[in-house]
Amino acid sequence: MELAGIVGKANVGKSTLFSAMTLAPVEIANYPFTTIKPNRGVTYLRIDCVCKELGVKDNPKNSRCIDGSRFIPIEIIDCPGIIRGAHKGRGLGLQFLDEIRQASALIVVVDAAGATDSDGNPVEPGTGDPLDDVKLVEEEFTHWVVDIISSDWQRICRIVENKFGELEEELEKKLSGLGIGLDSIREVIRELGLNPYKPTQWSREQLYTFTSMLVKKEKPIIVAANKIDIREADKGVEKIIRAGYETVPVSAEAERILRLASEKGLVKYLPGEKSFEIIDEPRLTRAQKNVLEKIYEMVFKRWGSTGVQELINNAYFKLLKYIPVYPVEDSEKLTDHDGNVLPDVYIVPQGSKPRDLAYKIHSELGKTFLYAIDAKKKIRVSDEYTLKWGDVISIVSTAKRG
Ligand SMILES: Nc1nc2c(ncn2[C@@H]2O[C@H](COP(=O)(O)OP(=O)(O)O)[C@@H](O)[C@H]2O)c(=O)[nH]1
Ligand SMILES: [Mg+2]
Repeated sequence: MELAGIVGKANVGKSTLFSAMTLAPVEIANYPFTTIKPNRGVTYLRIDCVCKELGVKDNPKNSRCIDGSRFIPIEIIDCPGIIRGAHKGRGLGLQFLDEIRQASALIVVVDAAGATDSDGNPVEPGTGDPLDDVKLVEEEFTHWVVDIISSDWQRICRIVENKFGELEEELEKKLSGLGIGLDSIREVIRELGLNPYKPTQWSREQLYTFTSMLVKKEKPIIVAANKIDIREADKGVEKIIRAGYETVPVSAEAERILRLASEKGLVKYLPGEKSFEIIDEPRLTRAQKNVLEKIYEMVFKRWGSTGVQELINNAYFKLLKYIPVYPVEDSEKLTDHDGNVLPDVYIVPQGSKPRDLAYKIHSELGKTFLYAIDAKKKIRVSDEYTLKWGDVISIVSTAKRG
């Protein structure tokens, strides 16, 4: 399962967002692994299921289908708040970032309403700077990686300058645990015109700039501009978008309330919907009615939705450019070996080939890959075929599965 990390300053709404995202709709609530650890849980991408297009009744295994919407599980982690100087051990420090080394997506939550100062203390809305909330995370994250490099810099310099190894490769060894690859390391060194043969001549600033660019390239972020139910958020959202960040305006609190109300059968609401419906009005207290009315006025009328489903969808489908693909064993019946129709959906990076999908399913399937069949068109595709959004693919291999 892919992993996404929720990071940000203190009191911006990370835990509220985490709690909202991990409250599964009742239709899928009995899923085997809903909460993994207190700060780890499962949320879902939501897409139009291919079952509609093909006019078949599916029987999903690794995901869920509700009325033609396919929900794909993604693991998420709620991280402790970051404050300036965290890499030096201020606040809770940054040791916890070790946990999100393998995260494919980083969700940076900010207080778009500016209702918190830079240490996360509550202030008058409009006072705090949401753009600084993003910068703070970027800077601390970069410092953290710089520290990882610096802890071994002397040794790396000796190896390189005595010609026992290449700088790029030494850095790759140091950073591969963060998912940072050789190509990006080479590119950034070239772009900055740094000398890879004389790392002792790099200044501290150059090492910082190098790391900062590397992190931006390999760990792209999506900004959750939270608290859009507060009026002051309008300006905050605009400011972050203008600064060029992939941004989704959200109200974590509104989403959490709606998912709870839906769980209790008070409203009809599915994550990602553009509206909600009160189904049991007599059971609502006056206070509950007011809250729902406020959510409708401040969030749905002004922003269209709470943004929470769009946030996780955009992280994978827009920022990381993944696409969903449905592997099946039987290309005629569109089933697995137990006869389940369209059992699984995998998300793969755009540009992936059938063999990449095979490896993603199982390394053994990748190694024994022979060819693939486009099960919608019932034709064999070449190894160089680029997978498309919603493809149904049957992989033929020399291995016996089951
Ligand atoms: N108005 C508003 N307040 C929110 C929203 N999300 C979270 N909060 C409030 O912000 C405060 C901090 O939330 P929390 O999730 O604990 O933040 P964390 O420290 O980042 O985990 C709490 O008082 C929440 O109720 C939101 O969407 N709108
Ligand atoms: Mg928290």
